[in-house]
Amino acid sequence: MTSRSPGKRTSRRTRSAITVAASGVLAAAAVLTFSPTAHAADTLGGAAAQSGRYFGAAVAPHLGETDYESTLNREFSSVVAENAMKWDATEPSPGQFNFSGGDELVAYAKQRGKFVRGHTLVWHDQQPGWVQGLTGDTLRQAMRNHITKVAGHYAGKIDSWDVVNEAFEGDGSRRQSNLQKQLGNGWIEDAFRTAKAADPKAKLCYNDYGTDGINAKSDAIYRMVQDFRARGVPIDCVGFQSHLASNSDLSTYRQNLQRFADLGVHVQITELDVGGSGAAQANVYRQVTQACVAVARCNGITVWGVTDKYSWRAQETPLLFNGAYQKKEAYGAVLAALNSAAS
Ligand code: G2I
Repeated sequence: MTSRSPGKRTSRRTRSAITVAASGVLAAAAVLTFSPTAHAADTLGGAAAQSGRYFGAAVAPHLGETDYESTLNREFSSVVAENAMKWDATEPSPGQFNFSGGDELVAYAKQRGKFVRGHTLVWHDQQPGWVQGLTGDTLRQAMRNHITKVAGHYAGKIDSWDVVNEAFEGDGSRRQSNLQKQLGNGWIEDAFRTAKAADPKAKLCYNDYGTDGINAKSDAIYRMVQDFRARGVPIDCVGFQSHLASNSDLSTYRQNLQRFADLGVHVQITELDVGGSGAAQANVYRQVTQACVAVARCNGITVWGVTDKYSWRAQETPLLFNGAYQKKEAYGAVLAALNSAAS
């Protein structure tokens, strides 16, 4: 209902007064338009852009489902393939590359002016079977060739690459993966140097989970990044996956991001999802978003999916849109936190 009464005519004098007043309003609006604080954006990507950040989503092959695609188009300014750029997908047999899924996503993103994160060049999981049995120098050459070919294929199109994923245990020790056991401690820097040669422009990230505060695992990664920076190993960013629950302890979350940022790298929230619902879930999303926007070098947030119904944690309803693509309470919390960063 509007307060305007129907059928009421306006006199000429009143109309000119309205015109003068309206032009004053327009002038004020024009001034406000140039102020970055004036307008609250009404999409996640738009709100994040006001403070120079992206807001992204992991994408599985549901492009073609109308609501999925329209939600992705409207809300998100960055995409990452949930699975399509992993080693098992891109090099199913030795030296035979399949870029179809990744190429489709990159083309989609470029047509719409969205950023692309690359995920992931080297990981202990989702390796094709043929890699799992390799030893010694054969594994080293396979890893280098994989990075060179995949990062080379997408060179110039990827904003940030997760070069190495999940190489540490919760106690801060190195995960005893085939890479660690066969190649020793040097394999991570080897991967970063190889990626740098293949795509000199992408930001090169180390990405992990369980690093949602200051703890033994994030301490170990911190020391690695500090060492890489000191020795000139090319690392540009650290990804904090942030697979969370409604009761996650976030008391040192921002402080943890800040200490990494103080090493001179960017930090990014890379796989955010929060099990739960309602206010408790929204509150965790709000805290994570507020932490990122409080850290100057936190340049973007990615949620690990668009809709609860396709989430890897679907039963926990961890995302910002429900199965019917309706905005959840958590959506409003994230949007408000992004908008308040801009003001
Ligand atoms: O596990 C959650 C994420 C943890 N951080 C790294 C991410 O890359 C990881 O993503 C998940 C995907 O969301 C899942 O979709 O990685 C899983 C694999 O560890 C993905 O699951 C796999 C299934 O296990 C396979 O059975 C399936 O063939 O997805 C594959 C493709 O649909």
